Amino acid sequence: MRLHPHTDSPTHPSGSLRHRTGRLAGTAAALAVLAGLGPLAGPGAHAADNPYERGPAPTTSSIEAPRGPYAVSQTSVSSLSVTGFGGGTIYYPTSTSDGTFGAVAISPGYTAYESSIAWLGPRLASQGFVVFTIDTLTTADQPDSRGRQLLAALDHLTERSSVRGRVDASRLGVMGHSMGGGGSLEAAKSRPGLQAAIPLTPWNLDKTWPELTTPTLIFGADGDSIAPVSSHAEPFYSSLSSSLDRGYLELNSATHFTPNSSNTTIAKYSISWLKRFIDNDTRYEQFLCPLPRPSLTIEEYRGNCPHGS
Ligand code: 9J3
Ligand code: ZN
Repeated sequence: MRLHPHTDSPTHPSGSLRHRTGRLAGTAAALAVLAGLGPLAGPGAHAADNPYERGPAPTTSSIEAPRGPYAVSQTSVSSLSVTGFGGGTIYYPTSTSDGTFGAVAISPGYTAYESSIAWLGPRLASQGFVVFTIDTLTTADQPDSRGRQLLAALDHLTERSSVRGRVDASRLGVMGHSMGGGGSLEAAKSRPGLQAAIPLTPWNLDKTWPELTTPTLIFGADGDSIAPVSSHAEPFYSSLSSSLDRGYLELNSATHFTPNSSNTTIAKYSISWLKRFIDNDTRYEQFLCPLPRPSLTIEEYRGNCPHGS
């Protein structure tokens, strides 16, 4: 349910921008042109008065699907061409008719490579994000280093990469698995302007993150014996400020390595979190509030509702 005052409210049932009928839609389209937003066409036809909204209205099916509405292209970034991280792969919506997109950098865990988190590239990019899955300088790098590398990757993406013109440098997020998830907490602590952080079965020796100002969704796994939730994901979540938009999703029947393969629960809540906080897209609030109930795939969910208040 969109919460806009103008476009989709029940008092204006014929004012839909999608159909471009009626006076309200015409006015909004004219304003969009005046604002330099370009024509309302393609998957972003419903851009409405949130300038960061991308893609059609979501449904449970659309966020659970293996692919979203955007066709995805990819480009490889050689480690030899960058500094501060180990190169990687950029996945991005092929279309240039929807303006710029928010972006997210994703780090693998200890001993692991980009390939271990590669499934998230096309999965997230097809929903309307530029996604940079990276390698680290060495596979033994610790979480603080991984945090700096995520930030170096975002800087490369927005300042020097071949797709820099497609990225909105003011709307960035970080994700990571294990020590990379610990790194995503480090990155958010270092750069409070980040709009979203999503640590996946995170590992870190630092258990306390009260400094974070970035909306953070932490995934734990009930069967994780490498980064047990009792000494990693749970204390990380509990230490986040209670005034922050924060979430803790504990995956049911899952292990430390569950985030290394396609996983619908990780995808649907990550998409919702990134959309809600990188795109300010309140159409996704319905998937986060009220808090998801325990299920076959969710052992437990903690968080605040509603968000942004
Ligand atoms: O990145 C990770 O998988 C961290 C878990 C780990 O192996 O820590 C032991 C030092
Ligand atoms: Zn701390």
